[in-house]
Amino acid sequence: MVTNAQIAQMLSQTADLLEIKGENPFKVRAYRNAARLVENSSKDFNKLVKEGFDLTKLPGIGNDLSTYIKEIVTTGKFSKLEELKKEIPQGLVDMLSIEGLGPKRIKQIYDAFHITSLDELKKYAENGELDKLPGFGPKLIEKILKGVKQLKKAGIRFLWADVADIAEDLREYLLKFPGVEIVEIAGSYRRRKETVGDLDILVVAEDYPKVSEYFIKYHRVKEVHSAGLTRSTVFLDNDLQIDLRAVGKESYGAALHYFTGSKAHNIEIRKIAIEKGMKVNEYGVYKDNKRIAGKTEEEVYKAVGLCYIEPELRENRGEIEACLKGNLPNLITLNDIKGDLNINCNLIDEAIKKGYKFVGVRDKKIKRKNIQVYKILEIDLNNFQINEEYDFLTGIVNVNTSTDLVLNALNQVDFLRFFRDIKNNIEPKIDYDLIFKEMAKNNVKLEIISKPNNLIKDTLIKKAIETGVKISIVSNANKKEELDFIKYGINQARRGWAESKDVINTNNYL
Ligand code: DGT
Ligand code: CA
Ligand code: CA
Repeated sequence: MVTNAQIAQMLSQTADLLEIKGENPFKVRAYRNAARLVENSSKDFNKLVKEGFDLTKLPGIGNDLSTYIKEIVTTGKFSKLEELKKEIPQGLVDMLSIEGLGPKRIKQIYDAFHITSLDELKKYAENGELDKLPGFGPKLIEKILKGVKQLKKAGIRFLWADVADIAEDLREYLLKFPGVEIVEIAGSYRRRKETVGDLDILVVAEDYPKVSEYFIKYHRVKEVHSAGLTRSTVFLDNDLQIDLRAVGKESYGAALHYFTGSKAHNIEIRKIAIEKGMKVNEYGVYKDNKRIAGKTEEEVYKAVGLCYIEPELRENRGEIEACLKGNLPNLITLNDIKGDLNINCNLIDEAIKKGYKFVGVRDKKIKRKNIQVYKILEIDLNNFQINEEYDFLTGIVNVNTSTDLVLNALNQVDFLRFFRDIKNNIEPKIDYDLIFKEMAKNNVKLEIISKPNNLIKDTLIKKAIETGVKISIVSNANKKEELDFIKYGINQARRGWAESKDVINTNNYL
């Protein structure tokens, strides 16, 4: 369901982009007016459309805008806006979020210098070219430079695994301060998302301003963005943003729930509350203006009639319906793992120490007491040649492997590994739906490779499991420390709704 605010946002963004493009000012204004009308309306446009209300009866809404609003309500998307986004360089769209730069000024800059990226904008602001434009004084230039810097920081995402050590170190650091009772890292970090934009830390403490003073002295803080009475934001030496927030003990659960997100999950929870005449926010759950819950997350969920939902599932991907139907998954944990089917043969002793019952080695097969050793052969599907003995065959799907090549290999391979490079946004373009269906038929397992930058998408894991594909979570370790990578694979598997029964290396024997 789209809210009035979301509809208004899409219309107003369309107006901005049309203006950058230099469209007819009357047309631009019509979108802006419509956005304002929807935003300020006391009526729910979702409802109006569903009830078949004639939108053209509203002031300023003609046939076109009426059709557009209907499209947004029924599909959640606005094709015209999508087109404009494709047409207008991303850099110009990004500039819209810089304070002081509206569509008019962006068009002015573009017309004068034909620049389309934030880097170019920075260059022109620094070398004095931008000053030459009418209306561009030193104050505005300063604002632009600050805005570019912030935007570039905001655009960076970090691999979850790359911030985990910092996050835990910060948690310990904060817990050392006298009067600090609870420290919890919420946001996408708590949801174990493969990448995080920033860290959102909640503290329950006697004297927040003192904690904040202590927080900004953390040895890796490079820049203090703000330090207020209830929240502070800093940047670390690696440009990672950290938001720290003071939270009351009595509303800790509500705050933890709110700041864990995801936003989409929170919105759904709030809708359910509203249907029951309740209100949920970061301070608690309220009924008739009386607070009925907020101390723990369990309490918050219970108050709105739901069961506790694990953070990894909170993405509005069906977790609420699953809870209501009583079939939320019982998520796999690290303790369930009984073996690792892809390690270097030098690590067998380490695997025994971990209590593993079996391993798969890539190089040479070495027989051992105490552990079952399998020989794994990895094969690039683009170059299918087998000239070694093996117990299990792992087919590697590369960026350029076609769906047909994958399908043709299914009667020979035991596992499939799908290449992915998260940082560089590279993955194969194949028909996963079809491939998973055929994998299930051929009993080919999906290998989750646990390297932080190579994790297969959580949504694909979920889809594979729903299609009946079994999973093997492997570390792919070459060094001792890398055996522990398996925890990243577990994180991703949990986000893909995997239960122990879906994963073959949770059994004592294969
Ligand atoms: P990130 O940092 O991009 O990896 O993703 P998150 O999920 O950590 O997002 P962030 O840091 O912007 O905000 C942390 C949480 O705060 C988010 O998951 C949900 C909550 N939150 C933030 N803004 C809003 C909002 O406008 N509405 C609602 N319902 N929740 C919000
Ligand atoms: Ca965050
Ligand atoms: Ca944040």
